[in-house]
Amino acid sequence: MTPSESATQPEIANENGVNLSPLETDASGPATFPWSDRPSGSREIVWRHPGNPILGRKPAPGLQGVYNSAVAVYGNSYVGVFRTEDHTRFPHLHVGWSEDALDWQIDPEPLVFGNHQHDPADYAYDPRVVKIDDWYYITWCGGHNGPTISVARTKAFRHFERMENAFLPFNRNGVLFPRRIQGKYLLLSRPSDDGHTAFGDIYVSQSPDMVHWGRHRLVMRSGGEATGQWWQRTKIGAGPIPIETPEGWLMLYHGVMDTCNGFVYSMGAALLDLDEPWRVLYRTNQHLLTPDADYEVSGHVPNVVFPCAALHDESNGRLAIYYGAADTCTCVAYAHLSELIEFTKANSTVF
Ligand code: BMA
Repeated sequence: MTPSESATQPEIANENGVNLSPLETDASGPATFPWSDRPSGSREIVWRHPGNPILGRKPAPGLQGVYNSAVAVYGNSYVGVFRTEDHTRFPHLHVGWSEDALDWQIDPEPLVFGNHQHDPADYAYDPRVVKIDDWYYITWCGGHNGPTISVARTKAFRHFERMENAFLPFNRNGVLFPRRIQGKYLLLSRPSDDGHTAFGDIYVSQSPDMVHWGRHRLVMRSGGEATGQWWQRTKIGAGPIPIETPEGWLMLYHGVMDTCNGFVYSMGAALLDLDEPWRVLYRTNQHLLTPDADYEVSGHVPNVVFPCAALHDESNGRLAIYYGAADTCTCVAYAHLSELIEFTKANSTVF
């Protein structure tokens, strides 16, 4: 990586000279929120969007997959950072825009960093996006002699400032908390290896400035075999930006089991202490979503549900969870936050 040497650059204006930052508008939030009621007769805590995948196979000319991607509220609409693959299968990040968070227009060119010399070997995948104070921060898995957590920030998703990588390789699944906790930025991550890692636990690290990271704490381990659960026995990794609730931080995460046919990626949930989020209060002892639909069990990498984002409608507690399916397409699932919390508490085994 070429580290950022620039001071903060001002956010650019659009072609008409209008500053695009939502922070300088009187945006009251999107008019619509993605939602579909739980199917009648279903008792699922998390259920699939009936129009899945929202971005299917070959979603645009030259692309053969868009998956494991992040979305966020942007003024009165939505923005996303999408993991795309073209016919080289080399992963890039593209910005996307949407009025309803379901129908997306994806920029044809990958996002570029104004302060960073492009390195053609620097891959980028599995982004997460969060707004903290005046900035949107993007974290993703970048190449730096092996995978590690890369960081950038932007205000209007037109100009991007690359920051220092958070960690040494090898590390994946870097997920920021949406506010400072006791004055520090907090970043979840999953130390790994250079390949298709067959282990992995979730840690949290602290920073005063989003550049220097330390005070690393173990949050939770993979495993669970001793308590009768196999779905998360091989490795785990944080998913969407944690959601603050009165019961703690709701952390959705992926849990992986190895099988004779390869890894299976499912989704579970944990509640973390609000002040010391390395303390796990509750943790689901069963998955909430596991590959089952055709688009989850069939694709470039079968049997993967990989959550990277969630939108929370605070007016009614509805949750829309964005996940990659089978390393091929982008899907949505829904839940009521209160039900998800109650289920997590009632079906918890912390180990
Ligand atoms: C992980 C990451 C993810 C991917 C998953 C399943 O190691 O590479 O991007 O979805 O494997 O292939």
